[in-house]
Amino acid sequence: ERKSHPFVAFVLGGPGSGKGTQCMKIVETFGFTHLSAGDLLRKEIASNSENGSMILDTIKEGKIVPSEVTVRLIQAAMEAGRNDRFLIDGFPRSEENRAAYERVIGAEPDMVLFFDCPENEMVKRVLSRNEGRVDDNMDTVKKRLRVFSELNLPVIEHYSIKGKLRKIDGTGSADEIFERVRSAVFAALR
Ligand code: UP5
Ligand code: MG
Repeated sequence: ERKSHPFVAFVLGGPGSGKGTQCMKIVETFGFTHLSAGDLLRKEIASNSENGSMILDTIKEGKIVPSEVTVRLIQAAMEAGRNDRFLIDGFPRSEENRAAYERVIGAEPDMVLFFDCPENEMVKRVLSRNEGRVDDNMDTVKKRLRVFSELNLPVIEHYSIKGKLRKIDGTGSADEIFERVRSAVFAALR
C-alpha cells in the first residue's frame, strides 16, 4: 500500500497567544510531533550555524527569517520525525512563507488552528514569561505584533477562505482553551 502523506496542522496566533502551550497538550492527547519554527530557528542560533547571527538579528527585530531557511529546517525535522501527525507552530508567518512551504513540501496543511487573543493579554503573557528570550521585551513585542497583523493575518484569511481555519478563543485558562482545541482537532482527525 502506498504511504499517504502525514496529517499536518499549522498553529497560528500572535506572540504569546498560547501556541506552544496548547501544542504540548495536543501532543499528549493526540500523539502529534510538535515542530515550533521559532524553536528550530533558536536551535540554529545556538548551534553556531552559518545563518545564526542573521537569524538572531532578525528575531531581535521581530522580523521574519527568509523562507528558504525556515522551510529547510521544517522539512528536515519532518523527515526526521517519523510520525504521520505534525503540528507546525508559528509558521507560515507571511504569504511568502506559505508559498515557499507549499512549493517545497508539495502539500497544503490539513487544518489551521488560530488562537485569537487580545493584544493586551498577549503582551502581558510575553512580558511575564521570563525565559530569557531576546525578543521578550516591550520594544520587540510591539514589532512582533505589527508584523503579525500586517503579514500573518493575510495567511489566516487565506485558510479561512479555503475552509481550513479553526479559530479558537485564546482567552481563559490553558485548560479551558484546550477544551476548545480538543474538539477542533478531534473533528478534523476523524
Ligand atoms: N500562557 C500560555 N497560555 C496561557 C493562558 N491561557 N493564560 C495565562 N498564561 C498563559 O505562551 C506565552 C506565555 O504565556 C508563556 O509563559 C505561557 O506559560 C503563558 P506560549 O504558549 O509560549 O505562546 P506562543 O504563542 O507560543 O508565544 P511565542 O512568544 O512563542 O510566539 P511567537 O509567535 O512570538 O514566537 P515564535 O517562537 O513562534 O517566533 C519567534 C520569532 O522567530 C519571530 O518573531 C520571528 O522573528 C522568528 N520566526 C521566523 O522568522 N519565522 C518563523 O517561521 C517562525 C519564527
Ligand atoms: Mg511559542
